[in-house]
Amino acid sequence: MSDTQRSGAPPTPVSPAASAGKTALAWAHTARFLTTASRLDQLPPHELPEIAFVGRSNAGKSTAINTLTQQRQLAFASKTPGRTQHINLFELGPKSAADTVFADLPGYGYAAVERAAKLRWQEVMAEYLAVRRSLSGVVLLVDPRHGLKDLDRQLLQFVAPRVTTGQVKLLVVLTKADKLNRKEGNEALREAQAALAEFVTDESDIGVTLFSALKKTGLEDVATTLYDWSHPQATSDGAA
Ligand SMILES: Nc1nc2c(ncn2[C@@H]2O[C@H](COP(=O)(O)OP(=O)(O)OP(=O)(O)O)[C@@H](O)[C@H]2O)c(=O)[nH]1
Ligand SMILES: [Mg+2]
Repeated sequence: MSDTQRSGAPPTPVSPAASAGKTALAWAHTARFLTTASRLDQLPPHELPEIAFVGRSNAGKSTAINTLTQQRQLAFASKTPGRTQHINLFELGPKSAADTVFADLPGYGYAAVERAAKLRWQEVMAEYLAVRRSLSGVVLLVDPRHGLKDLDRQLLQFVAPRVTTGQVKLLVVLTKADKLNRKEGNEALREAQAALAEFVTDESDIGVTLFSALKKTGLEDVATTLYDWSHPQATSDGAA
């Protein structure tokens, strides 16, 4: 669409960006529960691209999934850290032709977890991020008031070989943006971008965005990014 409208042309009700956001949100809304596994190594194999939601305990992973899918209780969100103990998979797309799986993973960094369990978590997570065949994207949720912590950075290192080659896409979602003012938000974005710079290559697909489940900030952006990951064909067809 050009900026200058020809006279006599009907007014365009929505911009392409707005309609892309609508399409992405409608797609996200199709999410339904697929299965649950108590361990990452018990996740069933499947052929669909899998997008994993990862982050520290209490970062807001389950809430982000509920907000994105516009379903109040699809994923279990809670004030109690460590609420998500299992890995829950959700399927998206038309019922007869699902096209994507979301994985809500247990959070890490919860202080009350004993050392042995923490080490086991690291092993399993490293394995999942490095070898899970269907993994096509990672959404890393970070509370911008705390920034990227050691465990977040470790996780990035686990998946880095596949991010730098473009095999796995990465979106860092700075959650609870409603707790920040504009200046703090910009600062958080800059810090996250600086931390991610080492993974950027010609092949990589890495994004950072502010997000608030409360105010719906960044909702369309995140939905559109994930939709584009899962529908690269639609995106390239849509590009002028
Ligand atoms: N203000 C605000 N609170 C949020 C937001 N997103 C999540 N929360 C709150 O943060 C807490 C944790 O949210 P969850 O979605 O359960 O976090 P989680 O990352 O799934 O946690 P685990 O399952 O323990 O790993 C809840 O009290 C949420 O209401 C947000 O955007 N803004
Ligand atoms: Mg959770």
